[in-house]
Amino acid sequence: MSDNQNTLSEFLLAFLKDKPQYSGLKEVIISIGEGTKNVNQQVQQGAIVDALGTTGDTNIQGEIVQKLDKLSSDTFVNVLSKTEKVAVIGCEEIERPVIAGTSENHSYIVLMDPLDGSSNIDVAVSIGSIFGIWKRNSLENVDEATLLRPGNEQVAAVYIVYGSSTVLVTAIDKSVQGFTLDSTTNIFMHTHKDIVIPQECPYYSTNEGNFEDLEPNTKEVVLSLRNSYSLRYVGSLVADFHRNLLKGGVFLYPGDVKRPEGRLRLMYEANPLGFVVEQAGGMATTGKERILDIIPEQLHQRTPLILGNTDVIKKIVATMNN
Ligand code: P6P
Repeated sequence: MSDNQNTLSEFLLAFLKDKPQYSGLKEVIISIGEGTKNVNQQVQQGAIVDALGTTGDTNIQGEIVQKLDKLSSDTFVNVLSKTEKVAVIGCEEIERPVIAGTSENHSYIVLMDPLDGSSNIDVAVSIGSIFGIWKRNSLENVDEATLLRPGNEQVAAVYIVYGSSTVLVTAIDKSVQGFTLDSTTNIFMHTHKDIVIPQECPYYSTNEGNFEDLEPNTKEVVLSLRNSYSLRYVGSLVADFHRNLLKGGVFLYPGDVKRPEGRLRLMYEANPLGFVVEQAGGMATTGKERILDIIPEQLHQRTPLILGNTDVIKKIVATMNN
């Protein structure tokens, strides 16, 4: 460890101390870090602690619930609620919003995908957790409508990738920072300072198995990407996004003839990662509009998602709309 590395808590204390508008945000992000340690422990132990496989239930999405989906959802609802800074939590795994508190101190709204990449859990491939954080207007009611805020009103976003190492990334106030969980001390250490997406773009990430279902212009985009970049596709959004953020690249889950709205969720996948990539100098779009400008209508609504290097994304958008 280099001698100038500090911890997640030390970074947040220093970065937010002169920013009263973010009062309470440090506690919210630290609670996500604490919840991550619990989820990480279950992820790393996997079959040993019977954390793999399904619960036998299906969720609001009609998807089979993995044990780790429920464990991570319960864990993060618990730690976020205990901060007494979060009024309401929206979660991919839970149909209705979780009302955690309505006092003036409960000033944040959190939307989360607690365990992203469920299909990879049982085969030890990287998975993740995603959080979008909004400031609640203190006098407003706390209900589902409270959650339906455009991504451009987020005050912060956090994601975690449980990979060859466990990395937590924060985006706050035009600053993107990465913290690696030190497995010997169980402390998040500041290892990736001032993340900016590289200019060069070596990779593209998309499910090529959907190619035949794509609209003609989108097919043209993919054919062009094939000729210019290397395909890297994990099948876990957070893992594909994190690699492209650090190394350069573009990720595409566009709409197609079968699913015009695409597969991914606006509120707790596209919005938080769109916030991160923009703060790191990248771009996030549906192919027709900026992700963060979408006015949400439903908590679990889907959206096409194309995000990564700005220059390449601009060319993709031009091709999709010519
Ligand atoms: P497909 C995982 O289930 C997920 O929600 C994202 O993490 C990932 O990018 C996508 O779905 C993969 O979908 O259709 O390629 O299997």
